[in-house]
Formats: sequence, C-alpha cells, structure tokens
Amino acid sequence: MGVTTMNKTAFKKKFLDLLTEKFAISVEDASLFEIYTTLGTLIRSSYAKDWRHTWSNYDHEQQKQVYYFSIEFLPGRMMKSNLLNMGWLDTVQAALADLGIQLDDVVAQEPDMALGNGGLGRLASCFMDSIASEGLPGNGNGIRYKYGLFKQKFIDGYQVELPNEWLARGNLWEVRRESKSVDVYFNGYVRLNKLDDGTIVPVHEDPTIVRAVPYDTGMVGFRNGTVNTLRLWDAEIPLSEESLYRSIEQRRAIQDLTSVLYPDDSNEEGRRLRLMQEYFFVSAGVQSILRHFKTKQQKMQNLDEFVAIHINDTHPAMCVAEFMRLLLDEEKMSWERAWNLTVKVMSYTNHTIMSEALEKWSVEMLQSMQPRIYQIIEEIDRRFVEEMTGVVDWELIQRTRIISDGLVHMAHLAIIGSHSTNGVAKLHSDLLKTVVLHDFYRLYPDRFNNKTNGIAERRWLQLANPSLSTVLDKTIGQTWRYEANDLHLLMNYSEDKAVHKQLQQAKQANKERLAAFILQETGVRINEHAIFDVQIKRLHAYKRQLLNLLHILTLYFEIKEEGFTDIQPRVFIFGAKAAPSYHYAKSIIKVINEVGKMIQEDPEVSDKLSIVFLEDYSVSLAEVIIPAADVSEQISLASKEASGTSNMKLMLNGAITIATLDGANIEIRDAVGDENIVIFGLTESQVYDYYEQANYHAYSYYEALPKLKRVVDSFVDGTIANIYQEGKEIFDSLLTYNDEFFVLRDYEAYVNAQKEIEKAYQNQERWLKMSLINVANAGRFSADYTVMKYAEDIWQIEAKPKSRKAKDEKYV
Ligand code: CBF
Repeated sequence: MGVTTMNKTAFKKKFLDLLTEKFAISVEDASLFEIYTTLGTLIRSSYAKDWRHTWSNYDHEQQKQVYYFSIEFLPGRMMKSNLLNMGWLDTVQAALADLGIQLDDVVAQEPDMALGNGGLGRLASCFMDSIASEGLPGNGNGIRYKYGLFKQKFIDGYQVELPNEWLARGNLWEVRRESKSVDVYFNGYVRLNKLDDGTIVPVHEDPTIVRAVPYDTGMVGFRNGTVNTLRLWDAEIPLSEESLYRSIEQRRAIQDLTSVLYPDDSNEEGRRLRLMQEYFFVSAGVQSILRHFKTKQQKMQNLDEFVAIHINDTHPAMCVAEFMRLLLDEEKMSWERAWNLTVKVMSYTNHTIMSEALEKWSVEMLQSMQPRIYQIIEEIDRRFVEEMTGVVDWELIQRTRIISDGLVHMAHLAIIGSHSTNGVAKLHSDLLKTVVLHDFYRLYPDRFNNKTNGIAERRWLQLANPSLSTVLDKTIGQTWRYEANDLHLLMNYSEDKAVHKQLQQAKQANKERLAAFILQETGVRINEHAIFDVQIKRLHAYKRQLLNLLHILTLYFEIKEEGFTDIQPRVFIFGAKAAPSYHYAKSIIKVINEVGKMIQEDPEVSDKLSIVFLEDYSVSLAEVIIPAADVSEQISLASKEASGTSNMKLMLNGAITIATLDGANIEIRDAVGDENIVIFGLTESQVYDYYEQANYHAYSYYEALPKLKRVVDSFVDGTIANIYQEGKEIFDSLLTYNDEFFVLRDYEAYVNAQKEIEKAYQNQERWLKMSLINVANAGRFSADYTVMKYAEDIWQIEAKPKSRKAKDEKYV
C-alpha cells in the first residue's frame, strides 16, 4: 500500500484521472457525491493488494484465525478512518484543499453503516479496527441488512421511525463474492438413513433452501499493511431452485430474511424471522470457514489449531450446533472427536445481565425451522445431563441444561459448547460468576474470565477531535497515536497552566463546532460557554435518562419557584434511540422533548438551562458530540450496565464523569482516582440487598423529599404541556410500580453530585486538571489492548511481527 509513498502531486494526478475515467467530468463540475465515489474507489483499489496479501499470508503461513460472529456491526463512516489507517489523511486533505474541496464535505456523503443498535455492535466494529491494527488474523461475520437501524425523527416530540436506506446509492467498500456463496437449509424434516455398515446418515427432506451470498469489506489496519475481512451475508433465491420459488410471497420471504435488523420480537412472525436470521448467518459463516479450511489445510483433526470462532452475545450461539453438524454429517467424525474440537474452537462473550437478552427459543419453533440443528442440540443436552448426573445435584442440572420447560436456552448452549465465557468489565464478570451464571461457574470455574471492553481510540480521538490531538502532539509528542498508553505522558503536565489553557481552547473550539451543528440541525442557539452535559446511549429504563430529567426539572423549579439565580448555565444534550416496540422508553423521549420546549420558551430560564435532544443518534453524530462534552452522564442503576463504552470515549475527550459504581465506571474511577470523577448512588451490593430483603419503598422518598415530589408531580399536574399518557406512565412506573430502577432512591445523591460538578466547573483551574487527568488515563481503554488480551487468553492467535502497528518514523 502506498502508505508513505503517496504524495500530494501523485495523489492529485491519480484522483483527477480517475474522476475523468469514472464520470468524464472536471473537478469544478463534479458533485460532492462524484468526488466521494472517486476518492472511495481510489482508496479501495489502493488497499486491494494488501487485502489479498493479508488473506494469502494467513493461509500460506498457516496462521490460526479468529472469526468474530456478531448480529450487529456498527462501523459508522469508513472513509476517514481508512485514510488515517493508510497514512493518507493529511496528504489527501491538503491535496483536496488545493483543488478547492473540503475533505469533511466529501466524507459527509457517506451514509453511516448502521448495522447495529448500540454498544454491542459498536464494540464489534472497534474490535475489527483493533484486530487489523494489531496485525491479528481476525475476521468479522454478520448480516448485510438492506435497511440499517431505523432513522429517528421527532414529530411533536414523539419518536417516529423511518427506514434507513443506507444502500440506496450503493456501498463503495464492499465486494460481492458470488463464488463464495453457500446454501442454507431451513424447515422440512430430517430422515435418518441407516447404511449397510450400520452408520446413520441424516437426510434433510423438503427443505427451503436459501442462498447466502457474502459481501466482503476490507478492515484496514493502522499503518501496518494488514487488511482483514468483514464478511456480511445477504439472502438470495438459489439459482437452481428458482422454479420452486414461483410465487411473489415465497420470493419475498427469502429476500426479507436480511431486510431488517432486529425484527420486532413482540410477535410470533417477528420472532421466527429473527431466529431465521440467526441461523442464516451462523450456518453461512461456519460453512464458509470449514470449506476454506479444507481447501487450504486438509487436516480436519487439527482444526482447533487453525480456527477460533467467537460468539458475540447469544445470537450466534447456534455456531456450536452448526459446527457439530458439519463435523458429524459432512466430515463423518465421531461425536466425541467433533465435540472436543467444537469446545476448543468456540468462545462466548456475555454482554448483559438483563434477562431479556439471554435468548430462549421455543422448542417447537427451533425444531420446525432447523430440524437437524434441533436434533443435535437435543443430543448435546442429553449428554450434558448424563455427564453431570451423579456428579452434581439434580436441581443444578435442571437449571443449567439447554432444553427445559419447552425452551432452548441459548446462553446455556454457548457456555456448555465453548471453552471460554467472558464478561465485559470487572464488575460484570464478577456478577456473572456470583449471580447470573453462578450455576455454570460452579460447573466450569476455569472457563470464566473478564475482558473489559475497549474503544477505537483512533476514531474517537485522532479523527473526532483534531483540536485536542494537536495539543497532545505539541505537548507529549506523537507516540500516543499508535500506543494509546503513551497518553499517560500528559500526567507530567497536570499542573501546567499553559497546557491547561490549550486544553480549554481545544474544548471551546469543539463546543463552538457542536453549537453551530445544533443551530443548523434544530434552529436552537445554545450558550457556547455553558456546561455541556451529555448523555448518549440507547434509551432504556435501566440507563436512567429519567434520573437526568428529574435533575433538570429540579433546576427548573429552583429557578422558577425558589428564585435561584446563581446557577452555572448548562446545556443538557441527549442522543438516544428507543426500540420501536419499547413504549415506556418512547414516553421518556416525548417528555424530555416537551420539557426542553417548556424551558426554551421561558425567558426566565432559557439563558441558564437548555435541553437539546438530537435526532437520529449515530456513530457520526457521536463524533461531533463527544469532543465537546464537559460532563459525561453514566448513571445506570449499579449492576445493570455491563460495561458501557461511551463512558470511555467521553473520558478520552476530557469530559468529567458523573457516575454510579456500575460497569466500567468502576475501572475509570480506579484509573483517574476519586478526586477526578464524581461518584454517587447505590452500589451493586446495596441494590442486591434491596432485592433480597424486598424492602424498597419508592413512595417514601417521594413523600420525604419536597423537591422530588414537586418534580414527580409535574408529570401529571399539567405543569408540562403536551404530555398525555406519557406523563402518567412515568408517574406510575415510579410510584404505582415501585420504581424498578431505584430512580427515586438515587435522586438526592444525584442532585448533590451534580452540585459537586457545578462547583468543580466553577473552579476552572481544578476542572482543567481533572479533565487532563482523564485524558491522560484513558489509554488503557484502547480496544488495541483489549483485543490483544482476547488473542492471548481466549483465541490463541498471534500477529506476525511484521504486521504489528508500524512505528513510523513520523511518530517517534
Ligand atoms: O459490551 C458492549 C456493550 O453491550 C451492551 O450494549 C449490550 O448490548 N448488551 C451493554 O448494554 C453495554 O453495557 C456494553 O458496553
């Protein structure tokens, strides 16, 4: 790849030639989209050779590779990150500027690749970037949804979901690999034929066959020539079977298989579709891995020395059964040998303790949709029970077996069928061991481990925050750009006023950029010198956006009804999507929007407070918000947020965290020290005490705290205009249904913690030091380190020394 060889003149020539070739147009007349297409094509063709070499080197050197199976990938836009990783960013930016073009305008032409909901999918994409950047042999495997996560609009303050047609103008980065297609079988029934020698051969009769066609995207490593592959599968009608699928309905059913991410699972049809999607990408992925392996290695018995498969959350748990199916039915391996290999190859990450995410499928549905897979799961379950009988007590076996009460427990399948189960932050992994998966921990203590999440610091700092990056370069040199832990060098300047000043100026520039964006998007002009207080994450009751709102209303009433004037101006910025069928979360969005409107229309308050709820939260939007944040809201009920990753991104950009001791917040506190974070609220053990003693009474807090009462009443007493059922629903959730997530219990502590934030902000000297210490200690949360730990402890894969991140002389 022309990492360092591409100079401005050479680039301009190539670019202009290609523009003419593709569009027969001059740069002056070209539209931004034509420029984007040309630049993207040039980028892709420039890493194509490295992509091919990466593949063939892994095969040639017989390197073990990991395949990361995930139902979500959330890469966001790829143009700029590819340019950065290729080492071209500065050159291209300057060359385009010479031609009168702003790179950022070009980049904005790219639709966000939003094939995920939130943390899970974004983590998968951060890992893809880091795996390639560490030169590790690793590939992603998922679904090429025709529609990405819905586009969110607010109409009268309500969330409305619109289709996200991200493929409408094509996708520059993908390559359709027709020749690598595989067939995936659904429905029908399985006949077990007995051959003369006594062996049993299963035959899948009357199946619905779907052709899985892969679309590959290069995952470009940071300045190291490694380009791994993200393989996403699309569903098509198999050519040979065309005559079988004659009706429009039949054809549409197949095409719809990969239409949407997370079909609505509140109805039977949606659940069936979701299960089909899961088996579809699992089967296609596992088949293609084994097929590739067979053509290159031929040593099936040593498969575990060459292949690792990672099950990201329970959605791909059927990898265990599909892998067994192929080894048993196609490779004619004995059960024992196949099982031994399967357990060595598979590993599983749990991403939440929320029970609704630990999938369970009805036996009837799974059996009718994948009859052979169901037979295999049944046999795994039978053998598990047999193996454990007499070793552990019967109740424990009943609680841990895979099939019980007419349901197939996918987390059980993933744990029993793999050699490693990990959580995503220390607290979460401990809770898995002691509470959520305690039964399994008793059975397999050695399989459990922790891998705290990490983030792609290149995207979240180098790309998203050039102002801060420049200050860092000037202060500590550039090594942090490839070795995130070198951010620690900034600690040497923790008392340096000149550096504080520069950090402050960088933050201010980012705040002005965000303010301009908000003005353009919403027409609202915000105070650029206010505290920018940010909560960005999916809308979920456990994440407690409602607690944030209670605090905002408290400030509002203090100004309106108690005459408080000495309030540090604040802009509360929200970004969040609610799942389309999650009524309660949508009510919270509506109420936040109406409170925002009420404040904005009230001149007595609007110069001190404002709420900006930005529509359509996405990776690209996060890239504008995060660098401008002063305060990072991480206020989930302790124990509920497995890790969180926006907490890491915001800290890296110098925001001060206000947090409960939940998920990775605890590790952030350990990294920065108590004085550089504001902690409040119940601890996880206090939460569990309440559960055990069943002695939480939300009403008592409502009665005891007049300010809280005023705020909660405002949801139903007409104070907030235009809220109808929504206010009542929230009011009832807190009082009638006893406040499942202890919002009222943590209210007072939260309001006090917010006062501490305000006090700290008013002392800018202290604040800037706190902010600096956060940036300096964020390096440990780089996903580069996280994936190295997965590689060493779980996947047992290695990078060849030459494919590690380059220590380019430019940076040393
Ligand atoms: O591990 C990545 C993230 O996954 C979730 O978003 C999830 O979907 N289960 C969790 O909620 C996050 O805490 C976690 O950081």
